[in-house]
Amino acid sequence: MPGMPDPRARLTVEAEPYEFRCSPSSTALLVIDMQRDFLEHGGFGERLGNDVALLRRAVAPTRRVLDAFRTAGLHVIHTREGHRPDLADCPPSKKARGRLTAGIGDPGPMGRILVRGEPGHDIVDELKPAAGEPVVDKPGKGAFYATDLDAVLRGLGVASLVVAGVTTEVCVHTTVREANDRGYECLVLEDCVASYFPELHAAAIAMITAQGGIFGWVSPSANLLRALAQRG
Ligand code: C5J
Repeated sequence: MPGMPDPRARLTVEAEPYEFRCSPSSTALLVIDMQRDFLEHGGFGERLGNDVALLRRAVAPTRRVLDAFRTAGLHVIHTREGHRPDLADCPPSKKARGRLTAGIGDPGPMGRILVRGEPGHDIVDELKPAAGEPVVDKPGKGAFYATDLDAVLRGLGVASLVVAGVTTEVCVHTTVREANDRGYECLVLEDCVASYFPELHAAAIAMITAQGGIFGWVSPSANLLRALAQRG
């Protein structure tokens, strides 16, 4: 159709360690665990003693990328970390870790911590999934572990992932490593991922591009938005 970008046209994004190339129609934006429990006051992250403002920095840039993907009609997938109400899918080791007075499954200001269906488990309002966007519930840190994410991606014909979400060195990194081993090409948007620990964020980002891009590519979201805009 005249005026519409050709969905088969390749996209080239200026990135580290070198340009990231993908086909938009086989690319998905993967938004990892942008949940109230991690990003809002009173959630699990804050109960662990963390400053949630460090994570909230990623919300506005992620929203811009989300809008661009939606406008372009590209695939968007969300994940949420959390457990069944009976915690049958939560290893006792995960529940016990940290010796917390209030941990996974315990009551908090936003309901039971990291339990599916509770208010804290929801994705923050700014990044709420739109109708038709798959939401993958994950019991682990990696989005491929014990989920149907791989089947969903293969069903959509996705080969490349643009990655946003929290936290950089935990669920984002675990997921990118899992994706890399499964043959997906990952571009991590450095301003759309965030950590409670700036030094771990920096190290995690550096690890992705080291050794010629051992886990994938990294760029600021502006580079991706520019590439999408130039496309048409
Ligand atoms: C953590 C996550 N940090 N989504 N979860 O426990 O990174």
